[in-house]
Amino acid sequence: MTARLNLAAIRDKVRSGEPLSLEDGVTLYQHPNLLEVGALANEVRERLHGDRTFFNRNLHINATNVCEASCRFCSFARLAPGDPGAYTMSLDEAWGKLRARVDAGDPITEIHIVNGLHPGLPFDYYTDLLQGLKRIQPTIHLKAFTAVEIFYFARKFEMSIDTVLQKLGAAGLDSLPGGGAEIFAPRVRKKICDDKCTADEWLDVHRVAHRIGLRTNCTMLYGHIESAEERIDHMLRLRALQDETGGFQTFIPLAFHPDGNALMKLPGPTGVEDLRTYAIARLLLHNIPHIKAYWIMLGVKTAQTALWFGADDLDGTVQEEKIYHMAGAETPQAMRPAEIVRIIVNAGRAPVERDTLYNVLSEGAALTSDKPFRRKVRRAEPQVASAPAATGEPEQSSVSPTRHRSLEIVS
Ligand code: V47
Repeated sequence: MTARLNLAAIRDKVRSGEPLSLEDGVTLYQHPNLLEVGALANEVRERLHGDRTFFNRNLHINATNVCEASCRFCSFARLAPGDPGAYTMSLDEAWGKLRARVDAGDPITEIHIVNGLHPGLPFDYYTDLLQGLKRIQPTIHLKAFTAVEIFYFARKFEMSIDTVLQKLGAAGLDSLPGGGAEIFAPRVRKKICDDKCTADEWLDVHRVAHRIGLRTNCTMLYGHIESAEERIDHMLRLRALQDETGGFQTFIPLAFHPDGNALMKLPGPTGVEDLRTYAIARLLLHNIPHIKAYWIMLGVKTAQTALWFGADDLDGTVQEEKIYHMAGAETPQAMRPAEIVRIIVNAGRAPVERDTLYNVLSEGAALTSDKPFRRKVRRAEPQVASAPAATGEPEQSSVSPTRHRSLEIVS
């Protein structure tokens, strides 16, 4: 009953533009009627974007899954080169992913790059990777390396965060993806990811990126051992940084997938928890323009429904997703633009093809099929003298058991 009464007060705050508090967020998690919470989030979504629902054409490259960190939720990483299932792409292989799209006449506008923390790759591997991709398609937007990777590069190559970002920027980096944030609360980080950067370090990488003019995204990994308070606290810390810098474009709640990782005894979030978390994110993060329902993670049907619970973006065509498919995601590896359009229209929303920075590329009648919005892309071969650092690691496509630490901590 109290949660019901408090919803009226929260509604007043939302309508008058007053930021919600931690207590409000917890109330929204406790409120028995999901649809009332969703309707309020939908008001905000429609105030900001009307029916517009964004998507893009992108390609994922996970150049290596070798990772020094031991995040317990991760099914993708392998501790060392040579471990079963470990791989590291040669640069030519990574560039070949884009070349294949160009040769297929697929006008992708973004490459999303997220990797493990590989102890053996030189900094040049990353700058060459970016430069080679830009040579193949100079207009491509490179959204690459989570804050965790940037922080790792700074430590490993003994540079400041600012220098790492400047050097990567000079090589072609255009923005940062939002991964690696997980849950900021130290209690949770200690249990699920105690050997990578802290919450403050993650936030600081984004602060520096925003200061030098890079746009970034932000995420929250939910549905494992965190409490409602810890989720809200996480969102409020993102909101505070956004108040300071204004550099976040999109918040992406990432639903935990339990297969093949050290937390696999956990059930993962339910559909109701997914929708409620999306709605609450829209309500709390009034200063972050977009909320992304990443269909790969959520499943196509829940992502479509989330468009009425605060979300205004479905991410993209994706292609080659590895992180969630190795954790049990049952979604397809890729979606054709026409299928994304169909899903959005079927949800009663208006599809808009965007670029990574949310410039509108196409909407309305032009979006009814694949063909009218194909654009010509320039094709050029990378001019690189030497092939990449050949790592000697076997390329393995099959998913082998992840190295696990023991499983006793889940609380
Ligand atoms: O940091 C890893 C998450 C993130 C699992 O910026 C898992 O547009 C669920 O950065 N279950 C990386 N989640 C992905 C990422 C991303 C994804 C989509 C869009 C954008 C963007 C960025 O994936 C990791 C971690 O939080 N993750 N394992 C898992 N088992």
